[in-house]
This record gives sequence, structure tokens and C-alpha cells, in this order.
Amino acid sequence: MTQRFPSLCHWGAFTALVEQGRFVRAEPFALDPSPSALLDALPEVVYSNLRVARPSVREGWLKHRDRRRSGHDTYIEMTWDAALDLVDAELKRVRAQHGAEGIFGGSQGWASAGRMHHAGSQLKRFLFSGGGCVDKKGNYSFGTAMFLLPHVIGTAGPVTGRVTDWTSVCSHTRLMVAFGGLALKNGQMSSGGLGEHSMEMWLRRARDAGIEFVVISPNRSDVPDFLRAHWISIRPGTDTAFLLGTAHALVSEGLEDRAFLARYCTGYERFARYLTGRDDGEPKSPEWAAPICGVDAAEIRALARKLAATRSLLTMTWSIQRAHHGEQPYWMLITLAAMLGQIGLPGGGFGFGHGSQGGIGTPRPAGAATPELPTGKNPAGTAVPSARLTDMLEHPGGGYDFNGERLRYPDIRLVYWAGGNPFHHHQDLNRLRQAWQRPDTVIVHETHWTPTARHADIVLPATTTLERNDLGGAVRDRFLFAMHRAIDPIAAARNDRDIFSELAARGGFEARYTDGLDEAGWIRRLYDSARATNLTAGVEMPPFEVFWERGYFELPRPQRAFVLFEDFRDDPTVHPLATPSGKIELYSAKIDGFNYDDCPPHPTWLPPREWLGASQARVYPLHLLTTQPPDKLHSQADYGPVARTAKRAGHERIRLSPADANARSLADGMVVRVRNARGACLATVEVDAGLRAGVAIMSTGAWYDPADASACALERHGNPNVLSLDQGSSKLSQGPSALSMLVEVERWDGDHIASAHTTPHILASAG
Ligand SMILES: Nc1nc2c(c(=O)[nH]1)N[C@H]1C(S)=C(S)[C@@H](COP(=O)(O)OP(=O)(O)OC[C@H]3O[C@@H](n4cnc5c(=O)[nH]c(N)nc54)[C@H](O)[C@@H]3O)O[C@H]1N2
Ligand SMILES: Nc1nc2c(c(=O)[nH]1)N[C@H]1C(S)=C(S)[C@@H](COP(=O)(O)OP(=O)(O)OC[C@H]3O[C@@H](n4cnc5c(=O)[nH]c(N)nc54)[C@H](O)[C@@H]3O)O[C@H]1N2
Ligand SMILES: [Mo]
Repeated sequence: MTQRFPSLCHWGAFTALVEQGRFVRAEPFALDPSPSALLDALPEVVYSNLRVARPSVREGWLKHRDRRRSGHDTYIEMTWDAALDLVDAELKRVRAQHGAEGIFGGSQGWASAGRMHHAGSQLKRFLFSGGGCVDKKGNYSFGTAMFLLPHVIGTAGPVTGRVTDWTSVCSHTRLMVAFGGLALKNGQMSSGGLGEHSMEMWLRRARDAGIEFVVISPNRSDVPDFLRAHWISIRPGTDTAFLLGTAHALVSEGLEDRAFLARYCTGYERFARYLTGRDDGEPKSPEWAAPICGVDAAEIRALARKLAATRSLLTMTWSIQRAHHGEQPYWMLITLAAMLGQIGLPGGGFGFGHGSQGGIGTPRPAGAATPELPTGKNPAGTAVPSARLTDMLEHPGGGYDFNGERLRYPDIRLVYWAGGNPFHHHQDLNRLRQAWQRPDTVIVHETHWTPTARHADIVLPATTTLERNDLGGAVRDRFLFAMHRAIDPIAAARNDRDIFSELAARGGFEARYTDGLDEAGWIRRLYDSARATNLTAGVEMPPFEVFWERGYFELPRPQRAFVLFEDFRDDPTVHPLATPSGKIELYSAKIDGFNYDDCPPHPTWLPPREWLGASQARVYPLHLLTTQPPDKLHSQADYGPVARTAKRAGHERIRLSPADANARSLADGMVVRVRNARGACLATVEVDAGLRAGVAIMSTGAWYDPADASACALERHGNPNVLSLDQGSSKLSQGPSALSMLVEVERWDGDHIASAHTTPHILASAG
């Protein structure tokens, strides 16, 4: 007999089919118009032989507290009681000797869908209720934009929340210009889990409505063929120069909207001095931009005219701000949109992320809630920008700038991670690996033996979503889902929250952590709280029992389309922006006051540290872009059937243009070494005629596989983060600069066995 259980993952809702107690298949949610093929990977996620079976402690740490976390160490299995005693004793020791500032609980990571059991949130709730910890602020996704946008438009809403929705676009937009493209692969994911994969549906409707698409990207495959988009191939990292050229073309033809700039913006005159070259003698004309961004001046000029002649929407992927000086293209996009004067009009203005994640622009009732676990307040109050992880570990007590403040890195003695994989996600992994040896202790909860688990001292096995009850949904989707426990926990795995409950009991603060509620109690509390919020937003949800039985709740489609800054446009004095001037700041006096050399007070072309125009490009002549993998979510299920078949000869692929492949006598399927001064990894060549010459692309997510314990070990699998630049995007936001890196590629004839998908050497239980 087949049993059926409603469930959810970040790449979609599904019914788990269970036969004789075994999860056999994920059947896509019936109301999903384009379910993700990645659902096929789920049984392997649950039953993989890479699952962490029992609590495991690194031998060197257990015997003599050594900190040489090499990724090649032996682990000793323990009973839960013994392992939890060790964790408890270590937490108490560090708290007593170093206080909350000695514990890092920032633990960036997507974990799994399911908002109650969300590992990172549970970790924070646990550490906060036990006295606090060092948290993280911002993220890798839009960590640069998040801190810039409030200075410019008074809110980070267009990246954290909503943009003009697709109903408004389909009815009003005539020209949509997408920097970084509109790749369907990215629409598969939404943090929290989508019920409705609607990106393809909306793009098709937009096309049918006659909207013209222009895509600006070094990579032609960033846009589906059916859009018949006009592709402008740009040199990576130069979007700001392109946008400046476009803005200059508007001014030179008198096409900028002076009335909009006067009524809704501040600082245009100041910016215009830079644009026209009145201050530095260098007009930022299309002719000036052309050699920087590698696009013809005539093409830039033509686009400027087109943008001004019709209802146009500018959008930009999140990738473009994940770069050195990543503030500038975002600020400049807003500035160009302001000059076009269409911000706040239906289907006009600017947006971000339409090509970055599923659900962006999905029409959704205003103020509708998605459940979220309350973490409580952090009594320590300290947080470090998430992408400054290595800097923090390397420089305890060291000073750094952030958003107008001068701050100090804490001295971290204990790292606690749950639900993330920094040995996948962080930049310059060789540097991280050294810095990671500084703390006394590293504790990780993981479902699988990921590279991060293999660089931990104490590894506690966590359940997957199929092994627990929960509820979930994505803030950009119209559905809420019940998640029924479908199978028993694998081996000795426990829910993160059960692990923390036991630890909280040992620490004497169980009641504060659990609030007296068990799993069922918490699920009901989160549901009821979302239900109450939604009622005030005019959305009626059924009682919990009805929802749980039915398996999902669908938010109604809103009556009115959402248009970003519609109110502000209606009346900027009644609905001012939350900026110092109440207007869009094209020059920011506040940022001027910070006096940062790497973030001037108006949008400015600042060459990134590494790009094709840098002198270093003579040694490392390829700009490597690291993009989101089409075949998985980050590093999750990298060992699974879908991601595995996308690899070639056991390695992640590197895409090269025909010109770059020929120049190096490389052909499809050859194994190469990709290298720069920071590190090297192996990859398999895929020649891609849709790629700009000088540009290479690798997906992120291949499990880190250092050949040995040495400082600059060859990475054998194809994890591009051994090559990426670990530097704050600027002193303002300290976001990641993952997309600013130069490399060289050469044929590799050496040994190329990858062994990332193996468990460490494990000794049986020490009792
Ligand atoms: N070079 C480069 N680097 C990048 C990016 C890039 O574009 N280029 N992108 C960046 C971005 S935007 C992001 S968001 C990050 C993503 O980085 P991460 O979010 O760290 O990546 P994931 O692979 O999703 O890691 C989630 C981990 O949680 C574990 N997990 C899943 N469920 C549970 C659970 O219930 N309990 C516990 N304890 N663990 C669980 C999974 O096994 C997995 O190892 O990567 C960043 N890194
Ligand atoms: N399948 C899948 N989808 C995902 C994820 C995943 O892991 N797998 N991760 C999700 C997450 S956490 C996030 S944050 C989002 C991230 O969303 P994004 O950051 O927007 O996604 P990327 O794929 O990294 O980049 C999008 C495109 O930007 C282009 N690009 C790169 N550099 C430049 C440049 O300098 N100029 C221009 N014009 N274009 C450039 C690249 O060609 C690339 O294909 O994706 C989400 N979607
Ligand atoms: Mo992300």
C-alpha cells in the first residue's frame, strides 16, 4: 500500500509517496504549473550513504583538542548522551571564559524548507536564550544591496520584499531590460518552498502581450529562447559604465525627465556634474563606456532612445551586486530609472531579482504573512556582516568599517553551525580553511557528511524534512503548506530542535528555549500567528485542523496590482521615502559623510579589483563567473542523481567560449585546471558558443575536495570558491565579491579522481 504525505522543499511542494515505510518518490504538487525536475533528487537526499548516522567527534579534538581541521580526519562515534555532554561542557566553558562574544552562531545557510524546524533559526533561538552569541547580518544573496538601498530609496524592500508585480508588467510594460538575464533555472528555487513555479508562465504571458525584451549579460543562455530577446553581450563587472553611457545619451538628447528629477529626487545636479564630466573633464558618454564594457556606443545610444520612448522597466539580477563595488550598478540602475521618470508608474521604473529567484513579482495580497520561527532577541547584540567570516576568524579584535560605523571583530572561540555549508558558500576557501583552525571548537549539525561537517569537531546528525512534522512556505509565494512526517528518522538522526531542547535542559534554560511547547504545539502557534496577521490583511485562513488535513492553504489573488513606489509618486509629501530627504537620493550626504574611498556619494564607475580591464588580466586572462547551479540548490544533493549526471568525468563543468577553448587547444570533455593566485580546482570543459570571449562560467555547489591538508591544496572536484575573491564589496556594505575574479585555465593530465562524496574514516562507538 502506498501512503501519501504532503511535504515541501525549497524547489517545490510535493506529496511524499511511502511504501513499506520507505519514501520512494516525490509527486509534484497538483496546482504547480511547472514543477522542478529536481524533485527526483529527494529520495537520494534521504537515503544517501553520506547521511551522518550517529553523533561523531573528531579524534584529534577528542584526544588532545587539536585544531587542525583538515577535512581528512578520523571521527569517533558516540552515544547522544556522551556527545551532548561534550557540547554542553564546551558551551559552558567558552561562555564562562569568553562570554557570548566567544561564540559564533551566525550560521548562514538555507537549511531546508519548513519554518518551524529551520535549523539556523533554531540555533539562534537556542544560543540567544542561553545568553547570546555573535550573529551575522546581511547575507550572500543581496548583502550589498540590502545596506545600500535604504540610503538611496529608504528601504531594502525591492530585494527583501516586493517589486512591481507581473500583472502590472503584462498590462503596461512595453520594454523590459534585464541586466543579468531572466534564467528559468533560478526560478526553481525560493527560500521556504514554492507552491507555484510561475516564472515561465509570466514570461510567456509577457511575450504574448508584445513586450520587447533586452537582455544584457555575458552569457546568452541567461534567457529562454521563447522570449526572442535582444542580447547585448557585456563584459562582466562593467554594468555601471554601460548604465552611465546610457544616462549620458539621454542627457545629450534632452530625454531626461527634469520634472520627475526635481519633484522626486535629490542630488541630480551633483550626479550630473560627474556624468557630464564637468568635475573631472571626462563625459561618461557612450563612447567613453564602449571600451570599458565592450558594447558599441551606437548600441548604448539606441537603447537609451528606446527606453525613453516607451513604458520601460529596468531589472537587474542579484548576481550583479555580488561583486566588488557591487553598490554602484544598483545605485546607477535606480538613477537611470529616475532619469526616465517612470518610477511609480504601472509597469515602469526599476526592479531587482526577476531573474534571480522564483516568486519575484508574483501577485500576492499586501501584508500577507508566512510563518517564521521567533528567534527572540540576542542579548549579546553583536553581529558581523556574513561575508566577513574569514576576516573575523583571522583578526580577533581587528577594526573594520561598516555602513558608517567603525567596529571590532570579536574573538571567536567556538563556532556553531546548523543548516549551512560555508565550505561551499564562502569565498577563497583556502584562506577560510586556515582561519577555521583558530577557534577551539567547531560544532555542526548536519544531515550529510558535507565538507563543513568534515571540518568540524563535533558533528550531530540532523533529520531531513521527511522525518518530521512542520509547516512552510515562501514569502514570495501564494501558498502555505502542511508538512507531515512521512518516515522514521534515519539511523540516530534527531530534529535540530530536539537536540537544542536537550542542550537547553542541560544548561538550565529549557523553558526559555521551548516556551513549554513541543513540535505540535509550535507548529500550531506559528500557524495561528500567521492566521491572525493574515486576518488583519483581509485574508481568512481556516482553523489549523482543516489546514493540516487539507495539506495547504492558498492565498487569494490580489484585486490590485502592486506597483513599487506608487504612493510616493502619487504624493511625495504625504508618502515620503524613509531617506534623509524623503526623496530618491542620487547623491547621498550621509554616504558622503562616511568618506569611503570605495563607495562615493553618488553612483560612480569604479573598476572592480579583478576584471578584464585590470593589469592582472595579462596573467589571468579569463573572468570567471560563478552562477547558481541549474541542477541543484547550492551544494544540496550534489551527490544525488540529478546533479551527478550533470557533471562530466566526475567534475563540475567550466564553460568556455569557442575562442578561448581554441586558443588553449581545449575541447569539450577535457579535464582542466582552473587557477589563480588564491588556488586551483579541476573542472571539465564545455564549449559554449553563447558565451562572450574572455568569460568563463562555473556553477557553485560542487563539494569542496582538497587533495591534501596543505595550505593551497588542489581542489579536485570543481568548487570555484577556491578561486573567488574574499573582499568586502565596499566599506559600506561589506557584502561578498564572489563574482569579481580572474583565472587561467590549462589542460590537466595529472591524476583527477574526485572523492568529495565519501564519508570520513569513522571508528565505531566509544560508548
Ligand atoms: N562563488 C560564489 N559563492 C556563492 C554564491 C555565488 O554566486 N558565487 N552564492 C552565494 C549565495 S547567494 C548563497 S545563498 C550561499 C548558499 O550557501 P548555503 O546556504 O550554505 O548552501 P546550502 O548548500 O544550501 O547549505 C545548506 C546546508 O544545510 C544542510 N541542511 C539541510 N537541511 C537541514 C536541517 O534540517 N538541519 C541541518 N542541521 N542541516 C540541514 C544541507 O545538508 C546543506 O549542507 O552560497 C553563496 N556562495
Ligand atoms: N537552480 C537554482 N536556482 C537558484 C539557486 C540555486 O542554488 N539553484 N540559488 C538561489 C539563490 S540563494 C539566490 S541568492 C539566487 C541568485 O540569483 P542570481 O545571483 O541572480 O543568479 P546567478 O545565477 O548567480 O547569476 C545570474 C546571471 O548573472 C549573470 N552575470 C554575472 N555577472 C554579471 C555581470 O557582471 N554583468 C551582467 N550583466 N550579468 C552578469 C550571469 O551570466 C548569470 O547567469 O538564485 C536562486 N536560485
Ligand atoms: Mo542566495
